Amino acid sequence: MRIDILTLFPGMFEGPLTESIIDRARGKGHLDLHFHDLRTFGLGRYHQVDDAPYGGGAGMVMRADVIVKAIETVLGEGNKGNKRKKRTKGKPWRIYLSPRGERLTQAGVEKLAKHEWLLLLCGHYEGIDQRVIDGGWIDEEISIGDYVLTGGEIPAMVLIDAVARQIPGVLGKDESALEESFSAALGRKKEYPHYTRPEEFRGLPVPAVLLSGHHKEIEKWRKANVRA
Ligand code: 4FD
Repeated sequence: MRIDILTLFPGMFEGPLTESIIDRARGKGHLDLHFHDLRTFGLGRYHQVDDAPYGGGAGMVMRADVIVKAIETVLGEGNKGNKRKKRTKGKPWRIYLSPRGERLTQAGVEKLAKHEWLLLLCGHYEGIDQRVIDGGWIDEEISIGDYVLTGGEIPAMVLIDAVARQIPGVLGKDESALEESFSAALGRKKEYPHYTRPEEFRGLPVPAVLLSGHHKEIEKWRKANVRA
């Protein structure tokens, strides 16, 4: 999967996406991340990207002309100069991360993972000019939860991580995403609790059934200990 990220702070993505499973996925070619600094599409000597809101009020709004120029540039990039005919045929599914968006769920993550190409727009300030959305330059407005952050970068990283681990080959056999919290296999419920050695820790035992070797009983215990 290719993911293009439009952001004012490309540096924010360095840590979380260059470690562990996500770094390995990028190395193996499962995940191809492209970062674009929105400032480079800004206007004038100071590369202005935002302006005061019409109607007055606090904060600044990201300009529609700047954002649409960035989106259209990425659309063109993904489709040309790709000599080896690698992925990115067609158009990206364009997502705007915003507290006004539809809440992201595991089922939503699984749907997003079916796309070959995503484009993520990270907003700042009070968000973006509504005409970017109303004009059809965004396919889906997504929120990771009901709280406000300083920018859409962390939500974008959350989405990338959740989607990447659904791509076939990204997780090893031991990390499988088949029977985990919110999976279809567990009826979208939360996973049962886990235990490992030692058998007793500071007076706390491991539930006896898990030591019994009775696979049927263990299965029953786990099904009974998922959470709504
Ligand atoms: N809950 C989320 C997304 C972005 C964000 C922003 C309007 C602020 C939280 C549009 C206001 C974007 C989320 C940037 N905070 N901050 O997913």
